[in-house]
Amino acid sequence: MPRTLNRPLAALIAAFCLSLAACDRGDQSGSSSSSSSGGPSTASTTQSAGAKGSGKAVTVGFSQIGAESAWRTAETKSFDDEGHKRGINLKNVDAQGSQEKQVQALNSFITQGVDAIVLAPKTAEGWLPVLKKIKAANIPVILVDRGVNAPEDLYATLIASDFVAEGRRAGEWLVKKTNGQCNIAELQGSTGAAPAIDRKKGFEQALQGQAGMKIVMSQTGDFTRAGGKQVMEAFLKSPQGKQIKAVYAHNDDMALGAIQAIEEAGLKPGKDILVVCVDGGKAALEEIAKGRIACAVECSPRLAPQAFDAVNDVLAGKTLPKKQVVQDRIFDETNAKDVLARGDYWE
Ligand code: GYE
Repeated sequence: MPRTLNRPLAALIAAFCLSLAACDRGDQSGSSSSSSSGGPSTASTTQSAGAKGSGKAVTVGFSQIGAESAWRTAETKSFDDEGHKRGINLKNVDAQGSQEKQVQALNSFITQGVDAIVLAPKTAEGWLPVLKKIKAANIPVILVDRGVNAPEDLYATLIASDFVAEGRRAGEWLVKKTNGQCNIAELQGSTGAAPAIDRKKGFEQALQGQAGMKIVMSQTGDFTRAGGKQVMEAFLKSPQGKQIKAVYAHNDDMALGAIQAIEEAGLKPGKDILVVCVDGGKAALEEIAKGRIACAVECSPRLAPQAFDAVNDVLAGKTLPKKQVVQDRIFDETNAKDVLARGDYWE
């Protein structure tokens, strides 16, 4: 019977059209706060699809750092969801916090002959040999969320927030809030990671020329809640502990850990000690609404739509800007409740 015979073929054609349509939607499904500043030649101009012209699914190797923070878990989910939606054959490899395992994953992507590689690099240094190997294998690399110290010809583009600007905005907010008088404890991100280096740098820039603003203690909490709590406990117990009037945490998770330590020490976050952080996900917004976090600079982890658009562009032979900056907001008591009510956040 012709009708039944044609059904599988019709379903196949429909599925293929759907996958093309999904890809043509560009990054509309991503964070409303994320956008490319790279001009018209960037994400929004994409016309190709999750399936290549031949109808074969595009294979993308994604090397993820691990799951140290809510931010990273949200980023991984962004890639899984978007990859699925676009019909991309995504090889999502979690390196469990090890750069060495990331390098192993990249080497295995070369062996498997993937069409493109998306790399969220743990540290800024140490990628040269493997990036050169990937280039020799003619596989394009899209860097997401963190940058690397490597020549620009070794990757197609970097899609990330401006971490220096994030740190500066947090610092400027605190200078204003405290009228330039504050002793600060800093909880740094993972040592050697671009966001830890740059968020420190930007914050210090904001404090320049402010004699009353002092970073009295600074240590890494490795971007984890447990790390933030442990370091904050030690800070509070130290001889200078009583001087601390604010905490600047390089991410939400460490801020949440610090809040626990502050409360366990019998102090009130938001009153005795102001907590300022970067990432600004749902949990931080809720703490702002409760008055326990004072300010959070947003950093969106929903990078997959832009990253897959970049993959398509590169495979279509387009040249991309070397950096596509994700636009972020800043949250405090003036807007956190509204943002929560609108559901306009990442989690
Ligand atoms: O801020 C932090 C995460 O690389 C931008 O890594 C990312 C950072 C993010 O662990 O929470």
